[in-house]
Amino acid sequence: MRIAEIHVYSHQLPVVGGPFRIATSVVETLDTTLVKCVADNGLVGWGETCPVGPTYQPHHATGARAAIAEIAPGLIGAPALQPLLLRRRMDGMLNGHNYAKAAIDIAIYDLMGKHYGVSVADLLGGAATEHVPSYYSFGVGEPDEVARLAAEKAAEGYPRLQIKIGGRPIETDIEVVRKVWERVGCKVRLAVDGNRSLTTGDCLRISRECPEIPFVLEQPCNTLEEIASIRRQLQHGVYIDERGVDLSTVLSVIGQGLCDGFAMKLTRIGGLQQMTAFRDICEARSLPHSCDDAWGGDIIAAACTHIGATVLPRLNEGVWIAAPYIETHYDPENGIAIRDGHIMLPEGPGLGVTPDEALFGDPVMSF
Ligand code: 0XW
Ligand code: MG
Repeated sequence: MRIAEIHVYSHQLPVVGGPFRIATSVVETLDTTLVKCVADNGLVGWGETCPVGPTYQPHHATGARAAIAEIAPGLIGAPALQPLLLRRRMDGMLNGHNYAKAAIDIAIYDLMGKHYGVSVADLLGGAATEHVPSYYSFGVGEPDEVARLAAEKAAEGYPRLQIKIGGRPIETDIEVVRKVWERVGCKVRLAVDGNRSLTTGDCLRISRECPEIPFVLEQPCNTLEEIASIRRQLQHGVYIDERGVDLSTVLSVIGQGLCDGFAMKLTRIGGLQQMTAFRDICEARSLPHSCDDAWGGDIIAAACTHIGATVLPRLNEGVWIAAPYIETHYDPENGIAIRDGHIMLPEGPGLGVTPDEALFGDPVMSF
């Protein structure tokens, strides 16, 4: 089976109840890129990549499409059942741009699953659970409001909550963490995500001033060097998110003992083929990890759920999907949704979601 056609679509995802605010961006609507790969036997696979605005990472929507335009012509006629060789082929045509290559990689896993009649989770090693834990992420907000929402989400059944901080006085960030803790206590696990924005001084302060609150600090400072300089003085574990850009960096971060876990991002690492290796590296060192992406609709949500289902349960920090912030599903019947803080693994072969193509209009590019 070979790749016969690649079609690329652009689609707007307005943020429900928006904007969504993190230290490095404020977003009202997201421009997502969908990729449809058609095999020479007519089977179809879908992929997606959706940066959460242009400043969260060095990724942006039109950059994704430019990178896909660079590689897609060289993929026509390529074997469709060999994701490892496909990744090497893409790397041979374009240096970097993992987040664009990820959309193709996801589409290929969807195609493979449909071809073999198995789920993507099976292709990735097998699901350890069909009831995949999620976590809720609050945008940077007023302490009382975030604490109220935290109590609501804990009661809904989320096993973990992520509090966003940064871009304002550290005293307000400390207040939000304290107020959430007062409301939810040990009912849920807590991550405090600085999205690269804290100074080392502020990072030390939030850790020193909340010694009894068992949160992990997610990507508190911008660079790995800043984190390394304060790591031994922190009273809290550190998870790396935005700086987990490729497997070589991940190995080096672990080798230097710079972190206690990872917020893994599917498109940043290059798709499911690389994400499987990321998962296995984390498991080899007993490092907890979440399976997320920056944003995206049902295709990204399904892909994150499939890899998230394969994670060793004791290390599973959950799957974050943007569904709570999105009005409509691409797949009106089997859209990916969160219930009681968990996501049911989609049924059926491949990703288990079939988008209604009419939503996306005409492709912006076809190869
Ligand atoms: C909470 N997320 C998974 C969604 C936003 O894109 C940011 C991200 C994170 O953890 O940094
Ligand atoms: Mg994060």
